[in-house]
Amino acid sequence: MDSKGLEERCNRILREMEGSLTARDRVGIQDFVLLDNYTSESAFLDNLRKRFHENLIYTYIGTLLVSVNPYKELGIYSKKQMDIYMGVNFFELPPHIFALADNVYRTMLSETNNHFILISGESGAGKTEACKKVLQFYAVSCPSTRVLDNVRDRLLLSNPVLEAFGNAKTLKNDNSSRFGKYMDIQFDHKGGAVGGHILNYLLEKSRVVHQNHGERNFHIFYQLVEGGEDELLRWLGLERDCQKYSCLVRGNCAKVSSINDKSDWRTVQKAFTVIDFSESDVEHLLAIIASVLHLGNVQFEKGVRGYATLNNSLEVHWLSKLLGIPPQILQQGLTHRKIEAKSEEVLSPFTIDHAKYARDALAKAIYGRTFNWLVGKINESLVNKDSTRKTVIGLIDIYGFEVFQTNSFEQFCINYCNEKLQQLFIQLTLKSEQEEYETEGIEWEPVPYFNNKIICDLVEEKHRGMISVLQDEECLRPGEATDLTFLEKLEETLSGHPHFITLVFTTNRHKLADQKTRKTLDRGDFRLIHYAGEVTYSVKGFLDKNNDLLYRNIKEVMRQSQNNIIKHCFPASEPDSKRRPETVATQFKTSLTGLTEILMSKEPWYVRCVKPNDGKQPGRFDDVIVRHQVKYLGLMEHLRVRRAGFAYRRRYEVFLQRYKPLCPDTWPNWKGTAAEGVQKLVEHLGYKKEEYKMGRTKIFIRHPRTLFATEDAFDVCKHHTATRIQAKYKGY
Ligand code: AOV
Ligand code: MG
Repeated sequence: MDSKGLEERCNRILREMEGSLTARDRVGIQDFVLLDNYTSESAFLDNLRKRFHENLIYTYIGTLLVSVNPYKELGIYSKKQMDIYMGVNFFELPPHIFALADNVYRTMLSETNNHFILISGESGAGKTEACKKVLQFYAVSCPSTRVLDNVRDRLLLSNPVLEAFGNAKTLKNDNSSRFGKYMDIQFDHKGGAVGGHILNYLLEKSRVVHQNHGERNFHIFYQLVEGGEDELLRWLGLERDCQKYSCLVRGNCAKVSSINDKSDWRTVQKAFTVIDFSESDVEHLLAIIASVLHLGNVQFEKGVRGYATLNNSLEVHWLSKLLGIPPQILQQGLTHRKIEAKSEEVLSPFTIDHAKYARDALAKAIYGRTFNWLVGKINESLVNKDSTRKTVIGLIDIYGFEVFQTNSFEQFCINYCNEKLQQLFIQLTLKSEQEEYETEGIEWEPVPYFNNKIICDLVEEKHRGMISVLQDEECLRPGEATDLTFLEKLEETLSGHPHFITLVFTTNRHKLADQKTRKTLDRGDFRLIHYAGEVTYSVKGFLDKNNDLLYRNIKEVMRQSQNNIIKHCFPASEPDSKRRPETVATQFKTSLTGLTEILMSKEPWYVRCVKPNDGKQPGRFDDVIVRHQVKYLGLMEHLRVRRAGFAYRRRYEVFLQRYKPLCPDTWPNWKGTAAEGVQKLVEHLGYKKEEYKMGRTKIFIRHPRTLFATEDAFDVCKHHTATRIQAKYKGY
C-alpha cells in the first residue's frame, strides 16, 4: 500500500472510531462477532433489521457473509464499487459480496489451492443474484488479455442462457432456479480466468407439461414467442401468442410484470454467438423449443375400438418438419407402444390417457436431454485450452428450500438437496471446527447444535432410506406398485422415525396442520420435519416421476431425427436394458454424493441468504420469517463457535515459512521444531497471550486483525528487502 493509501486507511479508521457510537446505533454492527450480546437471538435480529432498513444488506459473522434480499436495486454493484473492494483487506470496508469474492480470490492465489463458495438460503433469498455478482466481480477484477477477455465473456454469458432454459417463475420467485448448478472458474497462476466447467443437477422437467396456478413454464418458451422475429416464428410454425400453447398457460400467468421476455430474448440471442453456438446449433435448438410447444398442443380422440388417434394433423406436420422425422413414423410413435410377445415385437395401441402420458413423457425427455446438451455445449466453449497448472473457485447455486400448498416429488428432491448442503455446512463448520479444537488439545466449551444428519439418513440411507424404498418398490414389483403401496412400505420401514409422519403414524401433536401451510395430513401424504421446517408431501405421482419412463419405440423414433441435437440426445448406443436402470431419485442421490466429494476437497466460504418477507416486497422486514431462517440456517451457533473460537489457524510449518523473515531468531534458517520457531516468532511480534493458542500441529489466532497486522509487517519487510536488493544492484 502506498503512503497515500496508508493515509486514507488511517483516516478512515479514525473517522469510524469517532463516529462509531452514533453510527453503530443507526446502522448496527457490520460483524456479528463484535456484537455485545452475541448469544441473544433478538440482538442478532435487531442488528440485521437495523442494517436492512439502512439498505445495508450484508453483515459478516467472521468470514461468513449474511445477505438479506433487498428486493430493490441498491446501486452497490457498479464498476466503481468493484474497484473499491479490489485487493483490500477483508474487514477494512463495509461487508459486501465483492469483499468475499476478492478475499477468496486472493487466498486462492497466495495459497495456490482450490476453493468454493456455498451460497444457500430458501427459494427467493437471493442465491442466484449473489452468484452472478461474484462472477461479475471476477470478470472485472481479473487480469485482462484478449484471450482472457474471451473466456470472461463466455463465463458471463453462459448465465443468461442457462437461466432462460433452467429458470421459471414460481410462486416464491419470479426467476426461480429449477436446476442445481455447480460452476468451477479456473484461474492460471497469475490470476487470469482461463476456463470454466458447469455441473448441472436434476432439472425440474415436469414443469414442461404442467405448471401450478400462478407459475410459468421455463422462460425460454415465452422469450421465443414474445421476442422471436416474425420470420423466425413463421419458420417454426408459431404464432406470437402464448395463449395458443397449452403448455404455456397451465398456470394462467404467461405475462409477469417483473420480466421482460422480449429484451431477455435479445440477451440470450447475443449470448449464443459469444458462447460458440453455430447458426445451425441455434436453429436446431429453437426447432426443439418450438416442437415442445407443438407437442403440447397434440390432442387425441377416440378412434376405432376406443383407442387413441391423432386429431390434429397440423401439429404433427410441424413436429415432423422441425424434428426431421417422417409424419407417419411420428404418428405411430405417439399412439402405439412396442411390446414383446412370444419373442416377437408387436405394436399395441394406446388408450387416450396412455397416449397423453406418452406425449408428456416425450416432451419432458426432449427438453431435459436438450438442457443437458446445452450445458455440455457451454462447457465445450469454456474449456481451458492451456494445460498449465490452474486453481479453481467453485460456485454453488442450487434451488432453495421450498414449501408450497401442494408438494410433490420435485420438492422432495429439492428439499433433500438443501438438507445435503446444510449437512455439508454443519460438517465443515460446527462439527469439524469443534472436533479440531479437541484433537489439537485446545480448551473448548462445546456449542450444541442441531445436526440434520438424521434427516439426510432418513432420505438416503442404504436399504432403509426413502430413496431406497422408492427404488425397490418399482424394481422388485414392476407393474404392481402404486404410490400408495410405496407409502405403506415407507410406513413399514420408517415407523417411529421422529422426522417422518403419516396419518397412520401420528401422535396427536402431529395430526395438527403443519406450521407453514396449515395443511392437515391426508391418507396419501407424508410429512417430513426438515431442518428448515415441516413439509407435507403428496405421494401422488412419486413412482411415475421417479421412474421417468420413456417407451423404447418412441426413443427409436427420435433416433431417426434429422435434428442434430435430438440425434445427439437419443443416441443409438443408449442401453435398452431389460434390467431396470437407476431411478431419478437414486441418480440424484449419487450425483449429490459426487458434489459433496468435489466440495470436501476444497476450502469452503459461505454466503447465507435470508429472505426478509414472503411478499417479494422491498423495505419489509418480517421478524417472524427472518427469525425462523436465522434459526434453521444455524447462524447463532455459527456465531457462538466463531466468537468463542479462533478466526485463523495455520500449520506451524506454513506459518513459520511465511513469516520467518520477521524475526531475527528465525531468519533465515530455524534449527528447532516448527512449533518452537512459531513461538519465538509470535513473542517477537508481541502477540498477546489471549490472542493465540498453540495446538498440537497448528497455531490458532483468535482475531483476524492480529493476522492482518502480521501480514502488513510482512509486506513492509518484503518491500524493504526488495529495496535493499535493488539498491545493491544499482551499486549504491
Ligand atoms: P434464489 O436464487 O435464492 O431463489 P434469486 O437470487 O433469484 O433467489 O432472487 C430473487 C429475486 O430477488 C431476484 O430476481 C431479484 O429481484 C431479487 N434480489 C435478490 N438479490 C438481490 C440483490 N442483491 N439486490 C437486488 N435484488 C435482489 V430459487 O432460485 O427460487 O431458490 O429456486
Ligand atoms: Mg436461484
